Amino acid sequence: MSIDLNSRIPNNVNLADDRRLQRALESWQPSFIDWWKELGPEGTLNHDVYLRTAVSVEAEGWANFGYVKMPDYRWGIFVAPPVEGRTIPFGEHQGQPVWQEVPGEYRASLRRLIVTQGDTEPASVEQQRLLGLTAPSMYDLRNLFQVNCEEGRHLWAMVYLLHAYFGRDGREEAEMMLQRHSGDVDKPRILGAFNEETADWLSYFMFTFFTDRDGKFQLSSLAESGFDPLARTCQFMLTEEAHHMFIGTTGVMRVVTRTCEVMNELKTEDPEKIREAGAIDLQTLQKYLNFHYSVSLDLFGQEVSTNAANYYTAGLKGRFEESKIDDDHVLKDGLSRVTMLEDGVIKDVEYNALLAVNERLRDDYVDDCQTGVNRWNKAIKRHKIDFELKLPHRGFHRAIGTFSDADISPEGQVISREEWERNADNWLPSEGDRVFVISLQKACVEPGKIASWVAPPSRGIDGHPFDYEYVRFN
Ligand code: BYC
Repeated sequence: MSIDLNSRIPNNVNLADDRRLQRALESWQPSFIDWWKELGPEGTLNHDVYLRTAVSVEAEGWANFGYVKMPDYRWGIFVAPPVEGRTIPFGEHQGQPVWQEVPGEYRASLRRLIVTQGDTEPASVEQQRLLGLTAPSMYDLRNLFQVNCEEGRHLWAMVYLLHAYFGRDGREEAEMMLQRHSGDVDKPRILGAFNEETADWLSYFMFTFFTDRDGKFQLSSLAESGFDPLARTCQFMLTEEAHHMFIGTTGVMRVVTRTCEVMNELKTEDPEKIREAGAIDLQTLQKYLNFHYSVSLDLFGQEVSTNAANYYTAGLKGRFEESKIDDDHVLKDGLSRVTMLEDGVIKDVEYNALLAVNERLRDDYVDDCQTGVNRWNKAIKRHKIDFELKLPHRGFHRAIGTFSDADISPEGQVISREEWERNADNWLPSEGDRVFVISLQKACVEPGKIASWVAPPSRGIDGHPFDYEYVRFN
């Protein structure tokens, strides 16, 4: 079904047929726009940005490009088309028709999942609100705004579900989405990683690689849900999400490439000389990687989780690509090996597979991250430089789960607090590293120009060259 872009809230959910819901969403809309103006990208209200907007959810319609002022972006409600005869793919209701309404006994759990997911979307816009002032190129600036708009739209997606299916509590939760703020001492965002600062573009590229990738895995597992409106909403969100991770993968790759070029030009491995030439040494990249990977691992929750087991058994949240997995999709008798910290020792312990559903998703995520890191390492190798970026051990620098009480080195050794403190600045960005990276953050936004610390992309957006005027400043 195509989307009526001229209606006040573009949608493909027949909003016009439900006047009550339409009015409720129309009364939330001004608060959203006020929030965008206050906490969305700083100083950009009049910019014309070459953005992708969905005009239908079909392959030919969801990527429609043109200049848009961001507050006029067609925020709306787009869900993937229904699958005729779809049944619940896992859990104790497996094989029964999917739910079109919220089952009473699962109302609280579903609301919690939707609120947690929804909360991350505006959080990331808040985290990134100042980045537009220091973009390394006009191409990057445009991509940042694209992501910000889509995160805003993903908030709309979750707010729609809250308004449409959760009555008064849903409306209250929707209001709260705009009242919690990233890093706010009194009303922080729900999950830890979304209260961290994204103070520079290296952090942003790492965030879009590691944290948006958590989004991919969480959305994929919600896209399997027996609650069909949630599944269809997440399926469509995933089409947009791919671009966010593309920004991370290629962004870090471009930083790595530039560093290697400088190392070869100067024939040096000395981090100080590389920094003096305006590039970021590979050791510093490793530290940023360690930070963003570890805070993103926390987003998968506890290794052994009865919450996750209950969500699974109820048919609310599945595994990554649930339908492609060859097992009974009930998991009562299955076993899973989970890496745990027990009595100060890291070991693999067997648990009921149902209790280990969070960990299974984290395992899939780790594999996906490794694929990206391998690509970066290939680029380093192509430049004939002897250095490898590595994912640290999953217990390193964790705040949630079994490892959170211990200090663990990137290699996976349980270490003393003193040893941690002696090494923390070698493993995570030190104050000095952050000051250096921030010193490189200067706006470089004339078409075709690029900052010293990052290589240009191999191609532009929508078939346009790198030096295309992606943003018109007004
Ligand atoms: N921070 O049994 P557990 C994205 C709490 S990113 C703080 O493991 P569960 C995006 C937990 O609430 C994807 N608290 O919990 C990316 C629980 O509290 P209670 C976001 C945490 O529920 C970039 C207790 O610890 N989507 O889309 O199984 C840009 C026990 O834990 C955390 C989702 O997260 C934490 N990290 O697992 C924009 C999907 N972890 O019950 C967007 C929806 C756990 O003791 N959420 N706790 O009070 C979920 O599926 C689950 O809530 C979680 C947590 C996987 C997050």
